[in-house]
Amino acid sequence: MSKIDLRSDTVTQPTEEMWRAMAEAEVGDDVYGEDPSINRLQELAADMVGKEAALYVPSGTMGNQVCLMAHTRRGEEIILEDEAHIFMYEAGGPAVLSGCQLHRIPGERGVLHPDDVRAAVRAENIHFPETTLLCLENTHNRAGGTVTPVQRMRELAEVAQEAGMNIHLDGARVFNAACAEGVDVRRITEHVDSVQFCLSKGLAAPVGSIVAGTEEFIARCLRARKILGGGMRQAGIIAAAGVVALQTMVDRLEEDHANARRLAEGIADMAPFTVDLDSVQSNIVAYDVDPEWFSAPAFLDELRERGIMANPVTPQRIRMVTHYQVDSADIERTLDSMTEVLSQW
Ligand code: TLP
Repeated sequence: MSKIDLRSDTVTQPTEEMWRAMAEAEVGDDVYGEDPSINRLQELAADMVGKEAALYVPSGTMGNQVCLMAHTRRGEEIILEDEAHIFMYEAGGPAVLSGCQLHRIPGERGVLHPDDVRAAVRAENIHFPETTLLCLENTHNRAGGTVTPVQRMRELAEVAQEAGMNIHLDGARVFNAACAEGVDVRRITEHVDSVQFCLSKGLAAPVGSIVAGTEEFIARCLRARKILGGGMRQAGIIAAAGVVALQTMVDRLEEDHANARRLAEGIADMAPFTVDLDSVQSNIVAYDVDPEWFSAPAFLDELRERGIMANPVTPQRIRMVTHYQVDSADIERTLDSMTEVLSQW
């Protein structure tokens, strides 16, 4: 029985073309700036998101953290959404590495309101930390892959400018956001000072993320990456797959979105589950489990017996993520298996 892995789009395997590019990659010592494959990836990535420069980093977490280190000084305050990845899943990195305080504000389906951000900015007062950075997440992971629309990005940028804050975008899945909006990704990234995006999620490269911004900003990120030990020498081997990811995997993301929509609509018809269909905007389907029936882990154990894997987000919430190794037949098999588990419960 073949497996269907819906735990995350991070589980994707490299494509044939990526394997070939990795085998043939020209490499050098990147700490000397001499790896042609990395330099090529960085130039291509900067161009695609409309920034002056870019830096290859081992992970999305490191990408976000080097950007925070480069943007802030100790004791400053960072505004971000209540359940942002930077707050939830980065092991307290902003406190450990940047010495910054996080000021969380609730969004609507992960999308911040400009008035709430404006109200959260600290006034000039010796007692208060200085608010110097706004972090956005597009698409928003915990909210279920929701998109902050271009117009909202613009409004938030205006608030940041008024307040003298920079904006960092955790764009781990920013190409999914652009696809969902039907716009070039630059329409989203033009409103932020820095962006981090992952090559290793829906774009299916084996390793790595990109951070992008001005040349001067990226020079500071390079130093921060050095502090974290993220200089990877002949990493052109993996960067070569990143180039293929950017060239070949962006335009197909709409298939993942269509599969997520079909999955969500099927789940919406099943009694124990509640799906907010309006929140299914990209490749993530997050839904609640009625505690009268079972817990999320108990249900997922049964599903795993049938070769289908997904993760619980909380004891009563499940997340399923579509990606290029999940096709429409896999979605139908997932829905059939879920129905079968329910019928036997
Ligand atoms: N998200 C992972 C897990 O960490 C939850 C996943 O499976 O979705 N920003 C966002 C919005 C992310 O979703 C992730 C990864 C990251 C940053 C961190 O990327 P990595 O895993 O490369 O450090």
